[in-house]
Amino acid sequence: MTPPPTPPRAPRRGRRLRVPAAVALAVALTATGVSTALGADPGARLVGAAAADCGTDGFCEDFEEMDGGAPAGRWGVETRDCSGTGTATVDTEAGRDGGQALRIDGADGYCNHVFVGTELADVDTEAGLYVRFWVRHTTELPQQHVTFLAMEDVADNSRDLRMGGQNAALQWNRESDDATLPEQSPAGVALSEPLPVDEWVCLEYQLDGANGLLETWFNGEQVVGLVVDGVPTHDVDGQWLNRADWAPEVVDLRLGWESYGEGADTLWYDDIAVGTTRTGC
Ligand SMILES: [Ca+2]
Ligand SMILES: [Ca+2]
Repeated sequence: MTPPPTPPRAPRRGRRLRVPAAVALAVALTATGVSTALGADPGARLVGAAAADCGTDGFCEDFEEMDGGAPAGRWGVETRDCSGTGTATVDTEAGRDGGQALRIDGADGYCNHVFVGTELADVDTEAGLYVRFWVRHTTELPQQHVTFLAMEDVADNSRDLRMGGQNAALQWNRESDDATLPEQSPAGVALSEPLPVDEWVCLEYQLDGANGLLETWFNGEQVVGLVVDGVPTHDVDGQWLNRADWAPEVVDLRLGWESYGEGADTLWYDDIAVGTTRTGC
C-alpha cells in the first residue's frame, strides 16, 4: 500500500453526501458490494483508493479541528452502564503526521471502559457500511477478550457488534450471543492477526447488514479469519453463522477500550473514514 496522504486541514466535519446518494449507492452496491464481500477480486476497489482528501460519501475525522482535551464535534464520550478510570482525550503524542489523534487510556475491568462515539445517521448504512481507521497502541492484546470498537445493532436488541481481541489476536464478537470471529480454536486464531504495538495500523471493514456479511482488512490485506461470507467455514465463521438470521443495523460507531477481565492499554485513533464504499489506506 502506498503511504496515506496527509489529511487536509480544511473544515470537514459534517460533510454530507456529495452525489445523489440513493442512485449512486444503489449502483455501487449492485455492481460490487456482494462480490467484494465474498472476497472476489478485493483489490479492484483499491484503484484510486488512496486519493487525497476525504474520499468517502459518509464522513471523515482526523481530530485536527478540535482544541485538544475532550473530544468534540460529532463525537461524545460514552460509558454504558457504569464508568471508572478509562479516559478519552485528543492529544498530539502519537498523531499521524504529527497531528492530533484520539487517545484512549483504558484500564482493566468492564466499568473502566470508555468509548468515543458518533451516530451514523448521515451514512446510508443500509447500502453497506465501510469503516477505515488507523490505530496505534502500547500493549499487546491480551489472552482474554477485549473490545476497542463497538457498534450498536438495533436489529439485535441494541446489543453491540464488537471488534477487539482475544487470545492475543484480532477478533469480532457479537455481544448478544458471544459468538466470535474467528472461532477461538488455535486454528481459528491463527487465521487472524495480532495488533502490533507502537506503530500505526490501518484497519478496514465492510459490514453488509442486509446480507449479514462482514469483511476485514489489515493494512490493506484481507484477514481470512475475520470474514463472514455466508458460507460456514470451520474455525472461522461457522459459529457466527449458527445464527442464520443475523442482519445487523448499526446506528453508531464507538472507538475506545473495554475489557472483561484482564486488559489495559493506551490507544490512539486517527484518520477515520466512514462511508458506503471502500476508502482504502
Ligand atoms: Ca490527526
Ligand atoms: Ca465462511
